[in-house]
Amino acid sequence: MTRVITVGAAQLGPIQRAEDRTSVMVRMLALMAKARGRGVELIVFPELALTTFFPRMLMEDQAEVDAWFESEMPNAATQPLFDAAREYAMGFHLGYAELVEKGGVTHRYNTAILVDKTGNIAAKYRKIHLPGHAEFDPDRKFQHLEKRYFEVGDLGWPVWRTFGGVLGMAICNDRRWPESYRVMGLQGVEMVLIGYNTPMVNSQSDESPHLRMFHNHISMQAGAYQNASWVIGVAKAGREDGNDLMGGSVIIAPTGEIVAQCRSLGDELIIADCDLDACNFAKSTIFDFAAHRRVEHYGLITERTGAVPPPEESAPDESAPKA
Ligand code: CDV
Repeated sequence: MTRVITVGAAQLGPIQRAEDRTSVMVRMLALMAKARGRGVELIVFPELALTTFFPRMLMEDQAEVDAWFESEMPNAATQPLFDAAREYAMGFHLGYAELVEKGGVTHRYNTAILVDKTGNIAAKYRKIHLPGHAEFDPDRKFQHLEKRYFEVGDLGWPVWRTFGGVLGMAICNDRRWPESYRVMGLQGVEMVLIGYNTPMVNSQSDESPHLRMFHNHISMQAGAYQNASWVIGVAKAGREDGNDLMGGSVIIAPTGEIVAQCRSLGDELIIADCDLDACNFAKSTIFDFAAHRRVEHYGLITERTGAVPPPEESAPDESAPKA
């Protein structure tokens, strides 16, 4: 049995604040139609794919905030994606802002779902590494208020047996943290789907766009290599409400090599035939976890959150008697 998944990474260009979900849907459906003609079985859309990246806006009114969230999935706006999935027998990955009521309490998450070829939701992940801050920060060039609008995801990093393999998800800032991949790697993950919205410039420094793209790719390439897994990283890109988002969407092999990369900052589809059996060699040799991991030395990773350097060497005691 062949274990090749033909994957499309569907980068989206900017979505302006004034654009509604219906106009975004037209663009996404055009990418799905194009992907269909090229044999794509799984198309991957970015983080918060239905709207502008609203966490850059400071909002005080909860009703205004909630207008950016989806309280049902599918809903009237997104139903066409699910219909297309069924018609084309093409799965999709979609990032969106999720509002959910649990036990009479409202929760808001930065969420991604994986929809199977029959148009049913097969998997859900809620972003764990929320970047940014909760209150207006006058020292930043622009705001990044994810900690204001979202709770930390409560689903951990499960993986799912689907599309003939073992698939997992992470969202944007998660991709910079080796723990995200390793938790999935320990469950045998063979493909990690990641959407992102990453500003081209750092709001707190003047690092170059080139360096930021380097960090984008090195994080995902390392995650792929060290866990012998495919990684599909998909951007929302371009100038959105006056803010530049990087592109650079990629399909990365389990060797850590980029096999396809977007060149534009707009809607763009890249495709690769991803052989899941290409994970097997590294999983059974250099990254055979059962053979080589040394968990007895990894305790600090879960015991400690922040870095605690050893105490400074104490200054010599001048009052001590000289020899
Ligand atoms: N959407 C994100 O999580 N963006 C972050 C930014 C803040 C650096 C990222 O890691 O790309």
